[in-house]
Amino acid sequence: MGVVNVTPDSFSDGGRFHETDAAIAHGLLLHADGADVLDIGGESTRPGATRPLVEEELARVVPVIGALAGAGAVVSVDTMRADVAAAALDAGATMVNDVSGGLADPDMLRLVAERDAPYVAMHWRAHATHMQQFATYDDGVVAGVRAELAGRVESMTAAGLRAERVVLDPGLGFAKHGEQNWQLLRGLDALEGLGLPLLVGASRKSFLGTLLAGSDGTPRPVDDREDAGTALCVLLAQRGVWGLRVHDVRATRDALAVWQAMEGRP
Ligand code: PMM
Repeated sequence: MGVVNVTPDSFSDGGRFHETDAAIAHGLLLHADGADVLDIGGESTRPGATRPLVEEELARVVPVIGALAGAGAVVSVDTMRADVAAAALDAGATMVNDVSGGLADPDMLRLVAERDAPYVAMHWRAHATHMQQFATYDDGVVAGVRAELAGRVESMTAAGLRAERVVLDPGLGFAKHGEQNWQLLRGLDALEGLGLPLLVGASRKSFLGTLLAGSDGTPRPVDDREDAGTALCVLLAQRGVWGLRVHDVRATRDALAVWQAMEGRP
């Protein structure tokens, strides 16, 4: 899954046009690089980020989704809002990636069930403005995330979602501090025990920057963490994770090709 974030700083018409075009061009590149799915998002979920208005989010993602779906890509929409998910599905997206797992919008699970769309439900506790205050897990992060995802699966079933449409995601970096992300990655067996496919998004996240910090403790900058994320992708693919959400599709494809050659697979 290749990431296409449409989160422009400029809200002027000129900025919008530029950002839309740039996002489409970027999506086409990721598609050509071999992404199976393009994930289009119009809301930044970085720690501390404030939410765009729903109109703004729609204006960001709908034209990009229409263009990329029209070009033959399989498209998912990265949104917590049912209205945005509905418009995205109408515009050609076929999958919904909800970082809140249905918690942010009470209408989301019903909508996804009605549309019978594949649904990625990520572990989430709070919006980005204050999520890092919620990184406390009484029984450890693995048990906590497993129990909360199991609760989301119950809500999805109650809303009428078919289990074969659901993918779970541990939500690296979302209400998790550095080491908790590694604990979750070491504890993926427990999440796999829920019996649903897993998607993992590790690419460029701050726990990789911390791992690669300089001798003075300065985290490795975002644009210099890609190789570590790609290495992690190979390890995750080896253990059978269903999906990898990445920014650098080409490097990930190359690394997976090396792994498959080592395994003697075509
Ligand atoms: N991470 C981000 C956004 N959307 N969706 C899923 N399913 N899993 C993730 O880990 C995830 C996500 C934040 O990362 P970005 O700002 O690089 O897109």
